[in-house]
Amino acid sequence: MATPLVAVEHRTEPQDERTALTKEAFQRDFFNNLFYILGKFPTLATKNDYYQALAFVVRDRMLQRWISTAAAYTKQGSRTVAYFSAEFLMGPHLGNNLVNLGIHDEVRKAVTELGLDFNELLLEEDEPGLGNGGLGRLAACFIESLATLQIPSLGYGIRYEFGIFHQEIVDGWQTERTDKWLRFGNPWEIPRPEWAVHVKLGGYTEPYRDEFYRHRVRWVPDRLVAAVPYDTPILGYHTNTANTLRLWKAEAPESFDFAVFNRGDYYGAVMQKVSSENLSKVLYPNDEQLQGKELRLSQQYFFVSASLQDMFRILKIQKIPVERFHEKFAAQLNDTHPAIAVAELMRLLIDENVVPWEQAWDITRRTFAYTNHTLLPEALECWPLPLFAKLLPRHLEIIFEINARFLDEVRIRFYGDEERIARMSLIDERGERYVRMAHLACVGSHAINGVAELHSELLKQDVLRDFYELWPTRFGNKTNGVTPRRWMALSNPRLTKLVSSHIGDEWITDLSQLRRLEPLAEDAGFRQQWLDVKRACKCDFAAVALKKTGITIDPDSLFDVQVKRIHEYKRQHLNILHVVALYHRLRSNPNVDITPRTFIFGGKAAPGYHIAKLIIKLITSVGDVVNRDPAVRDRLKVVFLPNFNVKNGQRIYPAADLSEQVSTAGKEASGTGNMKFSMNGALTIGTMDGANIEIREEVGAENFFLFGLTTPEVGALKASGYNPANYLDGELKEVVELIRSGFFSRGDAELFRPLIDGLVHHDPYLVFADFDSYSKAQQQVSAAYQDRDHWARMSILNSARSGKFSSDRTIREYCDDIWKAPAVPIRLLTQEDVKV
Ligand code: GL4
Repeated sequence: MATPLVAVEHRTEPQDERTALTKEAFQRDFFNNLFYILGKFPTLATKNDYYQALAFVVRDRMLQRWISTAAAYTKQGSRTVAYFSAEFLMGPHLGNNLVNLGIHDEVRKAVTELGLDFNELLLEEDEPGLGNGGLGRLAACFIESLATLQIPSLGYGIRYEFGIFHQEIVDGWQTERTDKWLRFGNPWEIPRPEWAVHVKLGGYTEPYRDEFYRHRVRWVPDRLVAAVPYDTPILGYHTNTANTLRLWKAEAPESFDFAVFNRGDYYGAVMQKVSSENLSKVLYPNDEQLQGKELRLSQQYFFVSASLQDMFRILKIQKIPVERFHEKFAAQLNDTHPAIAVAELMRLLIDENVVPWEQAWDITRRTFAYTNHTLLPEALECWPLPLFAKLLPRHLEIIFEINARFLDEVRIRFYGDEERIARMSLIDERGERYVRMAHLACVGSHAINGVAELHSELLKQDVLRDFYELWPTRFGNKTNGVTPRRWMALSNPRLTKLVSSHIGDEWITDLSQLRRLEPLAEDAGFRQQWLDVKRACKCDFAAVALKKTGITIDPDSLFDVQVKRIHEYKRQHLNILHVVALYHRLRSNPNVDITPRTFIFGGKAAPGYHIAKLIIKLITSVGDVVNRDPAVRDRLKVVFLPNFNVKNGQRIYPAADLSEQVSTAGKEASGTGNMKFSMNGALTIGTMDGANIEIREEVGAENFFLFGLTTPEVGALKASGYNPANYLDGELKEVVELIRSGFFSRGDAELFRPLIDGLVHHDPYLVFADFDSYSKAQQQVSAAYQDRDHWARMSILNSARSGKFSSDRTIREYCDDIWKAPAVPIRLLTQEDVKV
């Protein structure tokens, strides 16, 4: 008889031979897949073949859940969350699916028994990096939590052929390589060409009378693009729910280029095909920076239109009338990237379904809710009117009509306040005219939220103040969260095991239970085990760092980590200035007693963001000098880990002692890396910004290293006329002079000039103003780390009190307050069940 590997209750479902959860079944299917799907046998099989054979073993075991889930939702016509996002930074699927299915350890054993290295196979997966940073990763955490909470939901986005670029460091500089993640195929997706839809672009509009003599508008496009859905199952943790991530690929429509063919322009027709496919070719690599390119607006409209058409198709299958669109669907706009959905839903209702304007508007507003993710002005999307008119002529008409009606409402409330009307208009008319996407999102939504308490407050006081004054009850806060499945259970198995051995494993779906670790902070034995886990993770990471950078690091040194996109507001330069200060102290007094530290940096710079790239060069250059200087005697190391992504993150967060969250107060909307660090027992050195404030509130001020100006202080300093040169004395001055002199650039005094001059003369993010406070907080860190026992206590308490930052909590709040979407438990069906 086959050995049952597991006897967990959630897996008592009926099984057939492709879903059986025995070791023998895994091993048999693994080789079947190698032969019958990949067409390989062991002598010729590559590691990637083995990875894929394993992926298909796992996929088979997900499909039963996926089908059961789809069948239940279809039959019950369940209320469904549609999460609209231009980015889904999923990270590798295999490990996560194994964890969520509850077969991770069993499969590892089965694979190991075959003489294969399980971890190596996991590393073979090319991660789907379909996002830039926090915003895209948040979407990924959210859809995983939605599935775990058994909420019917669809993630809608773009299947970029090339995701975020691969970063290499060459001579200390960032270089970009295209991310060919689909090169070896993608076992997790299933294309659904039968559900493809057409998306129109360009052309003109014309009025006409239909067969009932009604006034209608026809949009005559000059281009059609086919949108083909590719579906990926998203498993909940230890549930039967498998929801869908539906990503659209752009293709040329079969029929549309005939006109060109008839004119004999074969080449032109083929070129049209190529240009259609361009729409989903590549992810724009800018985080928090609008590029204003026509192709980007086309991408946004492409996936939004395809998704809304798909939602109409679902209504039809479930025989729900279009007038009840908002009862079936709650659609969330992940920032303004999908905000064109407001106009597109109006168009589909009015033009294609002949719903009267007032009713269509009511449906639209009840459908959408909008999350703002940034206050940075350069990220607020505004599209030049001519570009908009050329690409989306019908939408512009609809936006004008929405605007006229909206401004009438404002006029009634704020009679005579023409300035306010100009400020609130969907069209910016102060010079060249623009469509303001944030305003469109606000007007078309019944709920508007920020992503941390401070950020939501600043939205109300600042960027969206006029809208708050008009509709105060629409505004709310939803503090971000991250999924403990990927960011603890999968990435930190040692910690998971230790925690579960003391408090059981319910914390994985109810993170507030980590509080039960608090008393253990006083248990010396537990503290030692905790430190042992941390040390083992640091050793693992040291091996990775050595392999990827050639730099040897000491696992007993303090791992001080800053990993995130490189941006001036995030102030990686504040961090590296402090490193130079420590180095300078060591050089001045080689016998000074310092806490040995390893500074670990990671993150991508937008390819066109020169200062950010120069910051990377400064970090690597300082590293080159410091790491080799014998006077340092290995007490300081600086590592820039190339290509920070989800996969690398999973190795870094568990290994960190100190988490750097040092943005200028009022600039980081929330941050989510800060949460991943804290959960894994790192202490934070941070400003009063974003979710740092709430982390500090939860873990206790005594377990957090606070520094820097607060948001009001930043405002006051800027208002009083900030002059960074006033701060240029003492150690900071010596540090700046050392960099300026060319000491870290082989005597080239010009290399870092743009960066240094920018700081000395402008310093828009107040690096100099905060330097002293930062440096002092870092001294406290060094002192605290000397007392390992106390450090362990603080580390345990950070993790124990991080429960609030589970994305399960965030998603529950969205469901209760905005989406009103109840859970739908799934009963597993067999093939026999669905046949009938
Ligand atoms: C971001 C914010 O910068 C970041 O603070 C936040 O955590 C994230 C998710 O809400 O959204 N906004 C943009 S734009 N990119 C981000 O990462």
